[in-house]
Amino acid sequence: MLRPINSGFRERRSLNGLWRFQADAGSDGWRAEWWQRPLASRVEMPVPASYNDIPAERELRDHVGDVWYQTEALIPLGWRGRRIVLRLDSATHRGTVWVGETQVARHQGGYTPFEADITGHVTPGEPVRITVCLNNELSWATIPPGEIETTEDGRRVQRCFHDFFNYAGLHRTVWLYCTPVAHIEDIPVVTDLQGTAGSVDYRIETDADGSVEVELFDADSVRVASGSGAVGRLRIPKVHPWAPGDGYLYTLRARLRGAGADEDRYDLPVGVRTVAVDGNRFLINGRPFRFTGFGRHEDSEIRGKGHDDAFMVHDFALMEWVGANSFRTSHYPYAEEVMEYADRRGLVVIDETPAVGLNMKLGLSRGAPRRPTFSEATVSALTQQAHLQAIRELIARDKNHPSVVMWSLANEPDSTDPAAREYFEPLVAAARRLDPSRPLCFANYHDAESPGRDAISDLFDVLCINRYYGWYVDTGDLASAERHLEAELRAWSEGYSKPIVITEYGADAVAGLRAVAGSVWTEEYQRDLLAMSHRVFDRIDAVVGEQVWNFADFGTEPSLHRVDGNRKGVFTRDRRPKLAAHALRERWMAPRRPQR
Ligand code: GCB
Repeated sequence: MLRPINSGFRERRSLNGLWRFQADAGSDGWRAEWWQRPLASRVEMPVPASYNDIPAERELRDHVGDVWYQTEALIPLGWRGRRIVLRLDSATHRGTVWVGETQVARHQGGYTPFEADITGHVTPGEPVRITVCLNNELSWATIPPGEIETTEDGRRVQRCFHDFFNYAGLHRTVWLYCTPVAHIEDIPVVTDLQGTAGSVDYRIETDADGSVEVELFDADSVRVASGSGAVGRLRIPKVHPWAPGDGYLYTLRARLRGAGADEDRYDLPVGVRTVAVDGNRFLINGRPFRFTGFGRHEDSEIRGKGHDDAFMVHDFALMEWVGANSFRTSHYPYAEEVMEYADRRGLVVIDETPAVGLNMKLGLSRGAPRRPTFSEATVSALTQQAHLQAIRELIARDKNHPSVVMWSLANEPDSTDPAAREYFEPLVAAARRLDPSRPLCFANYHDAESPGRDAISDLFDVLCINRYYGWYVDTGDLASAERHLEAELRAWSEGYSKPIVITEYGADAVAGLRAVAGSVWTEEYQRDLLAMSHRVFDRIDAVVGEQVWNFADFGTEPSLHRVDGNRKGVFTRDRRPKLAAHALRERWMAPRRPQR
């Protein structure tokens, strides 16, 4: 799916701003058909933002069910004769959309875009009412999964199996855009390097017959290659590859010429690079790459998961300051602005689906009786279907980003249950079919302690391991933690000939809580636990990456483990450095010996 752009042939308008808003826990809106008229509510809600933390009252924070957003938009007069599209970059977790009185779209899955051709429902030059009903409920048929419980006093409460707060809302931009009627639908590209030359394989997908031409421009707008036909290969004799720390981008310009004067043109940024796994090495452009960085969240005070360019640019500045060359989009696809910015900054991304919480051993189900993870009543064929859709939509959206070097299909699923194999095998096969060019991984939970107990890691290319020695295990005892972490990582590296990336390690630290001989929750202990982990990683050849959990403190559901949220951030929620940030900077900015 192509991003809306402005060009001589296409135009986009953001509908961001204040929308009318009404919470509707009883689903009255469906019965009374609220899309038929202006919402009665006088509440206004910013888009993009999570709605949960905007009002002063607690009610909306804990709301379960529907909420309604509504705005009016003017369809530009100049869009007469064009194809007009409404696109929501995300609606968390389910969105139903009306234009005037007509339902035009419905989409499940809170972190990927969807759109509707609304040409037949609008008149250029006239305003139109746009209504969105959003539902934040999670069940065993959704990704991520969840359960709704009714309390003794009759309240509906959402239970999640992950520890970040279940923020909901219109988290990303809502666009109105237009294209020519005969238009380009998608442009999948795959790049390769041959010595000092590079190539771009492209396919121009259109909805109409017509001639297709393609040109490739370098960053100085000099044309370096051209071709014609819907499928082809562009060769760049002296290529400037995209590389970590060097976000060099070419522009692929595709033109579709129809029989009449109608023409479409789309400019796609393209980074030319390769990724591969060779034994226990992760290669970018044929060279061993060592990941430094973080698991992150889209999270900040007040706006929750709402995208914010200021936070994005600042977060990248902090990542670069600390020496991070990569991050994982834990635990869902991030805003497309973030992916594009990572391309331009040369930051490497492990791109994760929203499949977090497929694990009944995690103990996050708060008092609920122990149940098997995989069963008709828990993770079932319905969950798998939603998971497959999430994989499809992630790859469809992010396939062209050079920054994305690997797909993570899930975070901490129950990978020791033998049933995990039957569940994951078809998902892995589907992901490989959808994108044969990138390695696959999943982030492995502590229970999969030794290679012998794990049922699925052989299906994947890279071992991504989340471990909390010194925190949830060997709490406060870094000497034992060091021995146990090393023993476990050795077992993994001997059991598989695959690269290991530590995708989570860390400790909670309350900023300002300091002690010379720091114990758990102090800034010193967090720093020391990271240093202990680094000693171990440096002793194990197969470890090719370390991503600390987490970049910044983040909002969670209430829990005795959490003090106003998860405090494993190396930065606070308002992005101030803890001691650990300075220590990481020393390690990650120091010149390293090149890997063999
Ligand atoms: C994990 C999860 C992550 C949690 C983290 C923690 O293993 O993957 O989502 O936030 O542990 O801090 O407990």
